[in-house]
Amino acid sequence: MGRGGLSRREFLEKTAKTGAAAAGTAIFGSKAMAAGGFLGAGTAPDTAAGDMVAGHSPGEGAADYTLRIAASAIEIGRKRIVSAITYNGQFPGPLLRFQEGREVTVEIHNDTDAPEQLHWHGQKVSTDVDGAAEEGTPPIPAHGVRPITFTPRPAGLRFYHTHNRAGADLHSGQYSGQVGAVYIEAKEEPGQHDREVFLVLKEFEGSFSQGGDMPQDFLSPPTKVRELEAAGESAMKASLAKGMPHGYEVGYQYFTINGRMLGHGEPVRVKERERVLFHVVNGSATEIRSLALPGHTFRVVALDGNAVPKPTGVPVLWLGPGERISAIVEMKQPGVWILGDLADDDRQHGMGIVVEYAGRKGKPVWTPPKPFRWSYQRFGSQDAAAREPDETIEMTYTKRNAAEQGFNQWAINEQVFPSGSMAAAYHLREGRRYRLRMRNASDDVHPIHLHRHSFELTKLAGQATSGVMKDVVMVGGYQEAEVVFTADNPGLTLFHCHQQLHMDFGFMTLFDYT
Ligand SMILES: [Cu+2]
Repeated sequence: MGRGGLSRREFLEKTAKTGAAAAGTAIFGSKAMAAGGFLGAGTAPDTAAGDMVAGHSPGEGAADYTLRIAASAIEIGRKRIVSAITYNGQFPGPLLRFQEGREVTVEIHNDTDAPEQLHWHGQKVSTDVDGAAEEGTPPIPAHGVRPITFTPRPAGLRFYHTHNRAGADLHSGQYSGQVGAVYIEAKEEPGQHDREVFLVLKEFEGSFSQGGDMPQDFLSPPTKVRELEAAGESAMKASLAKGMPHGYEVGYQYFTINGRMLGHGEPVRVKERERVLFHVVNGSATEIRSLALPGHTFRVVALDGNAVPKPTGVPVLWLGPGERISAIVEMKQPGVWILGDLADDDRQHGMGIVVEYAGRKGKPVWTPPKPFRWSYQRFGSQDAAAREPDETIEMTYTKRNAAEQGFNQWAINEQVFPSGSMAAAYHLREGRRYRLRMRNASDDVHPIHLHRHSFELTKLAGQATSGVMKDVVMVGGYQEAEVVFTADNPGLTLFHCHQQLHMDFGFMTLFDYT
């Protein structure tokens, strides 16, 4: 929150005065923040001792926050200690609370041997601080420091993460532990919940395999475009006929929520009738994740931090890499439950967290939900779409199986992005509205991300919608999607698939302003 100079007591007094919405904030702020990365339900020991946020050093220089990038050992379970590059020696990195429109200074130290980039995902900031080499953001030099100053916006759930290319290195880029949540508080926060719980989803210890088992068929409607399917399937067939193996995919040994494998961390402790606002961040480098809580419903109130036109209850959440969901769960099924991934194997290897009602004991219970398909349109409006765009940019995404040293290569309109390039392929004019018509000629689901801007979803797999504002959208295999955005933040703007393997091997492009 950039609350430089405020003591913890002053902060609690201040937030206590601002009513229901701040209640969650105060509980969260007082307990969970500095407690070694546990971002759970305020159940961590109250070790904060005046330190609102790990790395927050009042009175010490001009920075509101200090982040330190370094290799560290993190305990993800009993006798399971992994090595990862982290922020402030913890995973996830400290929750950073900002106030919308109030300038902050963050001092970023890099104690590693390689230059780093720290990306403020979902924020409308300048290229100088956005954290992407392709946009010209200066790196945080190896064994160096870079203080940055910016004005956080827009309000809502954002996050910060590295933007380095990883390539074949499964310990760098987003495969590392460089992920932390950001919450930007609006001047008026709606208070429909009793408290907040932040959940960061992340896998560790990746390895390559040829081919994989990513979920493909969870999006609604399932309509595929025959022409895209024919093109994709024949390209794949031709490659395999030449004796090529399938391109590399990444699998993981360990799965965590807030850096702890299921059963190895503190449970989320709840009370009956409490309304808990979960802020979920998919910090995975490559995996699409699902979450269910048996017997409970998620009322989705925001996607990627932006309030949706039609908050709606769903039994399952789905998030591609880089996506965030804010959802309220009314606690009305007393018991001890597993909030976990639908994939049995991933959940059994850690992708879950126990939700424990006060006074309830016993083995946590998991029951799979009834079949359910995810669609963003469910939360959208049927009203007329936003202002018609001035221009449409057409994009087709193609996969070149195992084309680069065993890795799949990816192309946007037949262009494989040259690593390190700063040449823009698309040109925008400030103030104009653009439609992106995205056609996915591959069988993979792609979480497509636009930097420094938000877009409105207008059509997904043939179904129109409006009012849902996001910065990542999953485009289904052999499906089409359309989004509309206003060119309102001049400067080089990166656009890429948020799946690390895809972005590292060509699935990226740049917009500039002319
Ligand atoms: Cu992709």
